[in-house]
Amino acid sequence: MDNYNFKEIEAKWQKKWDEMQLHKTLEDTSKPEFYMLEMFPYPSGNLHMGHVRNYSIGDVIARFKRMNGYNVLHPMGWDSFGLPAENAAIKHGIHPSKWTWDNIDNMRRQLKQLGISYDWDREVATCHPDYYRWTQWMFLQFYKNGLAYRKKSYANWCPSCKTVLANEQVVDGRCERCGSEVSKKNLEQWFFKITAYAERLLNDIERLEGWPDKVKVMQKNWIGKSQGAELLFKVDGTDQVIPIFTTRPDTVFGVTYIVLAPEHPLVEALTRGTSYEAKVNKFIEKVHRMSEIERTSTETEKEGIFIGAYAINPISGDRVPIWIANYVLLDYGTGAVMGVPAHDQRDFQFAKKYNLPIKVVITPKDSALNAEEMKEAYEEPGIMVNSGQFNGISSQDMMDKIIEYAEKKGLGKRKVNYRLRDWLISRQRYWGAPIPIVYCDRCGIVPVPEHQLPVMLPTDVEFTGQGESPLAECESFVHTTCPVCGGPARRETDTMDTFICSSWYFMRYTDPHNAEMPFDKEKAARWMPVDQYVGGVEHAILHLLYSRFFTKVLYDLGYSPVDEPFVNLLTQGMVLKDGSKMSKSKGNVVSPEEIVDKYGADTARLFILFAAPPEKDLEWSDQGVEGCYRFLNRVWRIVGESLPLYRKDGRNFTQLSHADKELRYKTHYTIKKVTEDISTRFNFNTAISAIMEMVNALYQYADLEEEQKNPDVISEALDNLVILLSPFAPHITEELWHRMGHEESIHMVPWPDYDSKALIKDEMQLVIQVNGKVRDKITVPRDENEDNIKQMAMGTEKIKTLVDGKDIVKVIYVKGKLVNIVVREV
Ligand code: ANZ
Ligand code: ZN
Repeated sequence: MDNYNFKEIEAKWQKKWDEMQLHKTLEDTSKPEFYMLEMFPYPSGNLHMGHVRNYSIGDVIARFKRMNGYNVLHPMGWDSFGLPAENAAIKHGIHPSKWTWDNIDNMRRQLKQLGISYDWDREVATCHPDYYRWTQWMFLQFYKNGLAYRKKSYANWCPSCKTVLANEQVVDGRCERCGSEVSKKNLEQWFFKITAYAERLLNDIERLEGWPDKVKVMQKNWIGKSQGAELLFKVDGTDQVIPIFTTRPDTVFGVTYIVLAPEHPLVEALTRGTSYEAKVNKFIEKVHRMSEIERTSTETEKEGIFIGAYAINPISGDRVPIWIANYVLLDYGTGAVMGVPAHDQRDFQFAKKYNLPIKVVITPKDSALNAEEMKEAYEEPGIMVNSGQFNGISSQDMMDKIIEYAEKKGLGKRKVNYRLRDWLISRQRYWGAPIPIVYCDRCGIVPVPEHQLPVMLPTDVEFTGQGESPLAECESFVHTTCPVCGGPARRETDTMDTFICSSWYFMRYTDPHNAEMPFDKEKAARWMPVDQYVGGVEHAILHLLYSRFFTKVLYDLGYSPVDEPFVNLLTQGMVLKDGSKMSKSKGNVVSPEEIVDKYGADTARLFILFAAPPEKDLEWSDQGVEGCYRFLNRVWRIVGESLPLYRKDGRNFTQLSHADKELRYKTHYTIKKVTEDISTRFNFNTAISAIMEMVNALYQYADLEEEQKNPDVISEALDNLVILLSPFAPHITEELWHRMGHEESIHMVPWPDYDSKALIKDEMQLVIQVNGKVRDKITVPRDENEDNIKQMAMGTEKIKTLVDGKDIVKVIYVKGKLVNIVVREV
């Protein structure tokens, strides 16, 4: 046979599969349905190895399910709005739209080159008006149902570019582009009320049985439910009340100061016109240069400043100073904290630093605590002291007692708090879905009527990187008429966070061309929920949480047939080179296209699936790639050399030699192993290594004399070899299948069943012991009688010399296991 010419083979079959529409999902109701989904990529320009891994994993599962009789939905699309396109426009003067669509074309070509079995007729791109029209429609449903609202909120602001920056554009507190120190700007922005779903998003994690535990834990922590109380502190000498959320109401008698977030609205009110005003403002500016992560990091020095006002502890009546500090965040709890230095380590350090009093209110059961001598906070439960009428009870009891007391007296209430905040969706960017809202002087906030969607992104926009946002500078976009009164109005110029676009794409795939609705509920019901989702663990929190949120909202509004989108989740490991993640900055990137060019897509796929189990990190290895390439060549040659003996049917397995039985054993063992490895744990690496061993067995068999080879046994082995390998290496196997004389595509062939009879070996291995010590092994026919077995055991060379001249007391046979010879010295 000719050499393995992967270039020709891969191009040929990709073209044929396209023409045959082999991967088109039919709305075929006779088969069970399987929805296989991989996270769609951001079209950054080129596929990277992480993509190749993600999509190869998904492709094996999709192909395996098809061959197992499922009607499979396996779609692909583009998460194609976002900042990089806009940066490219600013840097290189290319329009974001052109940049994006060129990248999509290139990456689609690369995906096709890898032979991933997508139904391209269902392709979606979130930046296409046919798609973002429905993203806008989603916004309107959220708005109509009270789940979208506007409030003032801080955005990162570069004073020299005069532009809003996304978090990822702020590097070490400076503008990524010009290096100026970033400050904050308070802007009216849109939010989605995800907190209204916090409890359900938390509780339903229990139902996600097919998700990795680590992802579920991450989601739980992100939602971060805390139980406690909200206590009302009065500002001394005013009518102002500061509600404070605490998880430790039992410590309320130990409060020696309270701390507000620097952005807390009371701060300005309490300091305006006082001698503290200037110092406080300077402090706030400093805090605003820090990111939230820095502010809450345990590494960061806690800093604060007294603002000149006092509050009254509602329970103890104590008068305590009011401070502001960097570590208190405005949008957690109530943006205010009661400081209990004796029982909270952070407060302890803060009090020590600023010489604030420390008041012990809980002591261990059998010892006292002296505030002056404490080296750290006492955070454990204990017995109440210095707590008035509550002295002597346990701090656990105190929890409920104090809440009841506060509730009775109207001083506070029981409270559940979530770390999860409402979702800030406004982006002061061009390349995103415009928020479909109009502002009218007469009518106020007016949603764009659904029939006017999409609100199209204008194309004649300048990208200077300066100013409020490109859309705000675009007069023709901004000026519009009010849909209610017809008077002059202004459009919202912010666009939506791209996480919105990716929170419902998996439903659009079920009905991608619908022009009346985002998707038809019946069609979605056919496929949803996604049976298997595969993607990077970097999406374990936001994307998955937002998608769950969207699905629940759409379910509640009657549009979605399900309230959880993804039944099973596989988070793949990273692709490393020399121990670290492949990245441009490290210069350790291996380009998929070069590998495909040099070795072919089948080798690239095989390597990436063979080198590690899917969830584990994978270390790139050039030798590993070479090895997989050599293996495919071995497959090519053994099939080629065996073709003269190959017969498609009429096989008979009655007269089999020992070697025939061994090869049949290997064949059926491999079917069993590969099937189990793919279906139960996605252990593609061990499945591939089993196939490699099967190829070794075929080569051994091929060494036999010509007349000893059984064509039926070879044919059976060849069939199964190429079939089992086909999900991993779809092109070479298709080519071989056709050279074996088959007309239909190998990818339509039913997945094989193993023959359990072929797995029963007619020989068995026995251990031979002398006086209980293992001395030798023998292979005997399985149906051999006991006397013969004993004879054979005593007859091996080793045993003969061992028992020579000794008295044989008895010979014991343990069926199927061992022969023990008991001897005695004479
Ligand atoms: C007094 C206290 C005493 C607290 C004590 C803890 C221990 P989790 O469990 O994460 O919900 N806190 C409340 N709002 C805050 C904010 N905006 N920024 C920073 N810290 C804030 O934490 C709840 C605790 O975090 C609250 O309980 C509060 O401190 C603090 F011995 O109140 B605690
Ligand atoms: Zn109006």
